[in-house]
Amino acid sequence: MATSSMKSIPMAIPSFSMCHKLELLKEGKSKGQEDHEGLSYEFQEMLDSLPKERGWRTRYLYLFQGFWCQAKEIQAIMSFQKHFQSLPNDVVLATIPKSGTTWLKALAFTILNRHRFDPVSLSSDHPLLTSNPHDLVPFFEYKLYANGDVPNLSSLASPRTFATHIPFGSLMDSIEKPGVKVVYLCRNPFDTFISSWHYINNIKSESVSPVLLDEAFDLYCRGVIGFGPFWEHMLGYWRESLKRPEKVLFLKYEDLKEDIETNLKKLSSFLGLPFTEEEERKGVVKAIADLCSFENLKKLEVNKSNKSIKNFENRFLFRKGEVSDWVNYLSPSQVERLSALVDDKLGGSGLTFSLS
Ligand code: PAP
Repeated sequence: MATSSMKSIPMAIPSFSMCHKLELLKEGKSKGQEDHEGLSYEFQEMLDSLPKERGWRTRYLYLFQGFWCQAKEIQAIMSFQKHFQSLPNDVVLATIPKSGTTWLKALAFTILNRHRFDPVSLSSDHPLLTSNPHDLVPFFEYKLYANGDVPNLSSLASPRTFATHIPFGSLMDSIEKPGVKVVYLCRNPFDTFISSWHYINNIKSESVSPVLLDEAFDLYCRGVIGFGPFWEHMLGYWRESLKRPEKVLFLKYEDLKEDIETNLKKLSSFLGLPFTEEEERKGVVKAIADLCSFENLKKLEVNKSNKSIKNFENRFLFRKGEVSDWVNYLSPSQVERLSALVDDKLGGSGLTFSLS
């Protein structure tokens, strides 16, 4: 009798999504603590006054200067905005995460340093063979000004080359000086989402449960992703590139995949170092494209084993490197929702994407 009545009591087995939520609650404390490690009381008070949403990687994303951002990134950006002094030849590479930042850093570094490090003869001392592109072109917010630091940039060789995910509106005061150039690399929002989702799940610690695609997708479409909404990030740089093409060059990942050599020439000319006829004859453009290709960078030892940005293994920066991988992940209703959003937000701006 006792056995049968026990059998009839339904077991309280939580559903998968319930498990995920419980896991998040458990993680919450340590994630939150890690997020806020080393932040001053005043800074935490300021954070508390900002709107916040569930983060992808950290407990929260905060709405700071109109974009979503992690606590540590806000600290770094505030230090950058206060202390960075631009110089006339500075080059700033800008992206929203997962748009091809690593590729753009490799290309710009190789173009700008090609007279010192010849990409055609490619001796073993070429920095790209032993350093990840993130080590060669530092981020303002993850490297130079991380933890609120104020770096001494006076010893950097000219042209100083930096990178950032900061939206244009929050960057513009720092780069206004004539001669400072900005290169923005944009990627279609479908692939950018899938790349971000994979990356977040790859870099999370094993004790943390995966971020479900549906949940991440909903946040993305509501604009809640680091440095998002994605449409505002893209439009900020897009409009500036139309207004001041000599100041902001707008490139697209899909165009680079389709015709890298034409885009390399465009980039090189914009940076004030156009390829000479002799260089073209010698195959310099092709050599740069090959050196910086996904296939080549992915197989280098430095990109298989090291960590260039704290806690993030380089190998996760090189996943597939393709256009339209999103077709393997998004449901028809998700495609419909994101397409409608892109039409709504970018329609009429002139900014369009080829999705295949
Ligand atoms: P980050 O913002 O964290 O620096 P970022 O480099 O912008 O990342 O994006 C990584 C994406 O660029 C990956 O896309 P995937 O997930 O769709 O595969 C990565 O594979 C791709 N990528 C990295 N290097 C290259 C390259 N040399 N050529 C083309 N794509 C690349």
